[in-house]
Amino acid sequence: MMPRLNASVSLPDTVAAPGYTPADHGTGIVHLGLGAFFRAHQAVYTDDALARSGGDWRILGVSLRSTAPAEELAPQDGLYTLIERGDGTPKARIIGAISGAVSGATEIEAIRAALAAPKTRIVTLTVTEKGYGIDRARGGADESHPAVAEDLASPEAPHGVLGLLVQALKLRRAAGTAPFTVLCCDNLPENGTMLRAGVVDFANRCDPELADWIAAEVAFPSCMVDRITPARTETTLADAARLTGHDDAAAIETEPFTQWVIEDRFPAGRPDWEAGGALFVEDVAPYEQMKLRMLNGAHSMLAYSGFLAGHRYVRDTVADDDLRRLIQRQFSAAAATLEPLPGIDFDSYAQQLLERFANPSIAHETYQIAMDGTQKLPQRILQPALSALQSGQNVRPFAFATAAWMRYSLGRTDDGETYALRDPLEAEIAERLANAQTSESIFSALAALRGLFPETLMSAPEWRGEVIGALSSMLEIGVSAAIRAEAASELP
Ligand code: CS2
Repeated sequence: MMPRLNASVSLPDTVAAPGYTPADHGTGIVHLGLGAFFRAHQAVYTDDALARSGGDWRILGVSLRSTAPAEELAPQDGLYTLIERGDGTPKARIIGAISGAVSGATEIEAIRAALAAPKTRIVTLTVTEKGYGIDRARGGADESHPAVAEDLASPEAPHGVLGLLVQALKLRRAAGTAPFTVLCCDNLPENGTMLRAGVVDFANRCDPELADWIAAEVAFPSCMVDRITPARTETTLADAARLTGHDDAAAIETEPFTQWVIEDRFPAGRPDWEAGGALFVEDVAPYEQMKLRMLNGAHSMLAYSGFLAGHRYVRDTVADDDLRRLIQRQFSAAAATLEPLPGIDFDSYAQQLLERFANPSIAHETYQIAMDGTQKLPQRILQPALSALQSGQNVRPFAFATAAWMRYSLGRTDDGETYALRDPLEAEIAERLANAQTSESIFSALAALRGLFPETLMSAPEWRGEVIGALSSMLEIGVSAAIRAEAASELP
């Protein structure tokens, strides 16, 4: 056993320690969603901001349901090792931006109090696409989401995202405390606007006057976030111990690349996130679209098809010549749906994405990316498919990706091995697919899922033909052969 990492240990010179004294800085941010991505992204930018410009901007980390993140971080004074894996040996750095870590399962009162406290000036969130409880088709709170339903029934004792934000804003308004800024950091299109609609709608059902106040007074800037962060493994923990000489239950690993593009609307102030390279812009939508459609769209396509073709990691899909061609095709098809973005060349961006996907030291599982497909498909594949359809572009790459998701939804590989979909609609999907055997019946069964597929897209004969065609090929010759045939169809 090695000693556990905490604020009083001394570290080897090879490990970068925070460039400031963490305990000298107060807490100004409450973050909901204490997973690996937050630790590899926002916490690191905040660490850089504290080192360069100081301020009371440390972060109280909250995991709403799980107790594991708080159990990992609290005994370590919030410190953890960030391992960057690029070329050469992995680099370790200790992040000091987290001042405390609590779980909604055990300390909900402390969380409600922190959200209402005047010193909290920003609330940031990475709760995954499904965590919000927002009906994205309609734009507002989704009453069928368990946390939303419970919190609407007892808004004075909330546990979920929308309920907690609304209650805190209500308390702040009553106390004459300025509102906090709300910053959504999940991979959703126009994520600030979307969260604002959910919060205002939730408030409107409990207290319409409060809803008006939130709409007028609270800023919800949108942002685009990017850093490939695989789920932590035993290797991560072993490497952290080896590199730092300390046991670290909260260590995580990530790639060297990182990007954060944010709308600069922070009436209550903000950390100097530029110190970590964040870019502040007027309108983040074009950056978001580029990232969601090119990076995440290709990720989803390669996750479903690659997983079914027996590829465990993203890097293996890039090493497969046929699949690599389809990844590149996905980048180009997605790029063709975008408005030009001054200063950004989509071909170079695509080239950089391919290199990132190929990173030999990042073990990013296709099965991890395949999770929650119903939450990811709209912004990654279906919206760009609709744009392509409407502007007369070829929809085939998007149709192939959609067919791969439909094939994956059957829950078994070509060898008959079964796996869990890990999707909030998993039970409904299984029920709908119970008697579906042919590609047509699978298409129709899944097309009927509520709020997922745009009607205009699904009723277009060209789209329907391409999806059913790709799915038939996957069912008839198997996914690996279907990938090969699809890639061959692209050859001149
Ligand atoms: C991935 C993303 O799991 C997924 O769905 O596509 O988490 C992806 O790795 C990040 O968005 C990269 O920034």
